[in-house]
Formats: sequence, C-alpha cells, structure tokens
Amino acid sequence: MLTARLCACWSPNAQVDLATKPAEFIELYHSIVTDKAAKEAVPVIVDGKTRLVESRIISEFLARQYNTGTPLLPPDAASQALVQLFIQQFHAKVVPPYLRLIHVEEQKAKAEATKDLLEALAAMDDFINLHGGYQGDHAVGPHYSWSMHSSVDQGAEEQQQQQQYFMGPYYSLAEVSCTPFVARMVQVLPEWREVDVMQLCKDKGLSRMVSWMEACLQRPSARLTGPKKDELVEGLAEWEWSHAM
Ligand SMILES: N[C@@H](CCC(=O)N[C@@H](CS)C(=O)NCC(=O)O)C(=O)O
Repeated sequence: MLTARLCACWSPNAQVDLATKPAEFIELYHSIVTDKAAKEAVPVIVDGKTRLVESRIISEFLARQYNTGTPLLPPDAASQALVQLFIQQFHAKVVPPYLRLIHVEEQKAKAEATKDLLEALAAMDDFINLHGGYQGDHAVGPHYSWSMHSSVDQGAEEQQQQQQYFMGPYYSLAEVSCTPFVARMVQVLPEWREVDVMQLCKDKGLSRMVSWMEACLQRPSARLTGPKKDELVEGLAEWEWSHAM
C-alpha cells in the first residue's frame, strides 16, 4: 500500500513524496483511475490483481477480504448502513473544518474554522447518542440480534473503554476510518493552532464524543501504528512548504 507521511492513511512501509510524485506512481494511479485529469493521490493499494484508491473503499475492502480477527463490520445490513453513515457524516462534516483550520493563517478564519469544527463534533456527539450501540431507539447493536466476538480477553478497564465505540463494545470501521483524523485533531491542533479539541469538547459537555475519541486513541492498534505527534507536525510543515512552491 502506498501512502504519504503527512496522510491520515500513513504507513511506514511504502511512502510517496507528494511534492515530486514518481512516474511509476502516476502510472499506477491512472491504471486504476481512468480520468487523466484527476490529481494522483494516496493511498493506493495493490493486492494481487486488485488495485484500489480511496481510503474508505480500501478499508472496507481489507475488512471484507481479510475478515479473520475482530470483524470490523456488523453482520446485519441495518447496522452496517449506520456504521457507513457515521463514517460519511464524520468525513463530510468534521474533516473539512479540520483541514481548513490546518491551512488558514488569518485569525478570523481560524476562529471560524474552530467554531465550525466544534459544531460538527457536537453533531457527531448527538449522532452517537441517537444511533450508537445500546442507546436510543435507532441504536446499532444487539437490538438487531447480532453479536461480534472479540478474540482477546480484556480487563475491566479495557472493557469499559470499549463500551465507548460507536457500536458500544464493538470496534468497527467507524473507528478505523476516523481515528487518523481524531489523532491529528487531538495531537496536532494544540501545537499547530493552539486549539485543544479534547478540552473544548469537554468544556462543551460533549461527553460521548470525548469518550469515543479517547477510546479511538487508546485502541492498541492505533497506538501501535499511528504516527507520533512530532512526525505529524513535521509532516505538516513539510506539506505546507512543498505546496507553497
Ligand atoms: N478521498 C481520498 C483523499 C486522498 C488524498 O487527498 N490524499 C492526499 C494526501 S493525504 C494526496 O495524496 N494528495 C495529493 C497531493 O497532495 O498532490 C481518500 O480518502 O483516499
């Protein structure tokens, strides 16, 4: 899988320098995306004969193709759809103001982006309260009489932590797809923009969002594979520099 260091889909194994995209990368990209005018972007995955782009499509492909450990999608169509809706809402509402906040310089624009970001996080807090596992009439989870096994024994603290995922105790593509952005918001914004997202959410009483973000970041796989704060800030500085040329 090809990624770039600054990206939410970062992988240390195969990186592309987006400032000087190699010809082989451009060729590979357009062997998948036939629109020659499309800007070549990572991630790109080559898995045998399967070649794909778009992080959400790649994640879902991997979850379905290599469904051997913790299942990342619930078995019933209604819960699957709610997980997809959660991901769509997060990417449509939360990610744009986050990216805006990263790139704007002017004080007024930063304040507006911060306001929009917090409103989007408040909407996601409501979304989890309405649809999240074990809560609300439209909640995902055992209401639909499915169960997802967890392959490891967990301590009480870990179990309590896991109640905080979108699907209650079940880690799913909802977290997989959003955790990289949570990590960036929580780790990068305080230093990059003096905006402490976690604290602001606490101040606004977005308790479900706070516990969801904490559970995302505590997940052992996220801790193991997520880039460190310094790498993220450095990657952003490099990106700003290369795109300013
Ligand atoms: N919707 C795409 C977005 C991919 C994307 O924008 N990737 C960025 C890096 S994180 C990229 O490669 N940009 C190309 C460039 O900066 O030239 C996805 O989720 O995979």
